[in-house]
Amino acid sequence: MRLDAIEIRLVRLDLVEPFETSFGSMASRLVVLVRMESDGLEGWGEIVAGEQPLYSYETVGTAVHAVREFFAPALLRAPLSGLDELASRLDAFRGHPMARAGLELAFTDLLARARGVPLSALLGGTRDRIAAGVSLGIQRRVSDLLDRIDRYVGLGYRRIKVKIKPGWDLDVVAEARRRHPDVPLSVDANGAYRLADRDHLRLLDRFHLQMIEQPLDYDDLADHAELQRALETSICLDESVGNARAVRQALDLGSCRIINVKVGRVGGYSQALAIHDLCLSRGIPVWCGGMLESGVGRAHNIALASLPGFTLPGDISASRRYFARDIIAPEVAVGPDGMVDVPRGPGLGFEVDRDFVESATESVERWASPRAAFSTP
Ligand code: OSB
Ligand code: MG
Repeated sequence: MRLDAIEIRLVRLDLVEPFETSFGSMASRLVVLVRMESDGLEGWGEIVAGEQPLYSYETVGTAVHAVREFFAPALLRAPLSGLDELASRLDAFRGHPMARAGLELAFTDLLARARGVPLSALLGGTRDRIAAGVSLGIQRRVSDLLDRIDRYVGLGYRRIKVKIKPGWDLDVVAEARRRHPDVPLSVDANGAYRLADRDHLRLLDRFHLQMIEQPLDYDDLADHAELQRALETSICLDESVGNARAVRQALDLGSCRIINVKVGRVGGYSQALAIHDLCLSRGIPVWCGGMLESGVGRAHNIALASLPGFTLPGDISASRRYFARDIIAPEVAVGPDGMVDVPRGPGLGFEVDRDFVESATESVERWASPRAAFSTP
């Protein structure tokens, strides 16, 4: 397949309410959309980097830089036989996983549309519905969190995840558990604790949480292994596992018993599928994480979560949990049973709402292949 052009578009979407984690608070999302063109077809992807280097070192600025200066020229230079060749061409460069993931996503959507198959089928998905979960940010008052937990339990969501940090943990989880003794509940610390907090974290064991996500540093595996030996609750790694090799090492070390797969964090589908296959072969459950994506990124997450190894509900929620209006039609909806349908149409299976995207666009950059740039009609 020869790419005729790659376009990057920054779109600002307000969140319905601020989202606060141990590393900061966010009121709107600057969405980085990737659009690829080939032979009259298009494919859409999303780069999930934030505006500041908080979750990871990547930012919207570094991602656009990497695509403009290095990745887009490498992909436009010559035709690509498939996703493997795209990944190996970008493997000449180090780092910038979210930027490369956005390109892998757009290309994979394009491939699926060119073949007329749903993205889920192209990736090897086997489910036609996936379980929704919700990730709830740190609130001003415990009662504000409990209201939100009540709401999403009432809407049928299959798992509630609560963001924690020192000072917003044991009491909060105790209250949540008292109100909902049986709901699948997990916590995510985004690296806010140290190994020295081991005795404190052990107090979480009594709440029979599904997991504790990323309790220690974003780049640590060894301390997590020691902490996992001290905890009954399963540790799930997010930030610490940026590729399939890191996942293998984490499993060999005993750093966790569950893996959060985010296509953005691991550099796209090539690594996400390798992690899925590895974990499936080792009996390790995986689930699909989220990065407050727009509908484009969310549609990709739904396709990924349809693979057989995704046995736990992920951070995939309805569009309206994030935005007053999403950029895809139809918007992602969660049924009364807490399930999301995997679309059956070609590619993402959702239409991008071009008029709304245009109205929310802050900037666009486009790079055409040398041939396309100079061809005459
Ligand atoms: O750690 O999983 C995380 C959002 C932004 C950055 C990191 C994380 C999150 C979430 C929200 O937990 C997941 C979502 O609903 O998209
Ligand atoms: Mg996380």
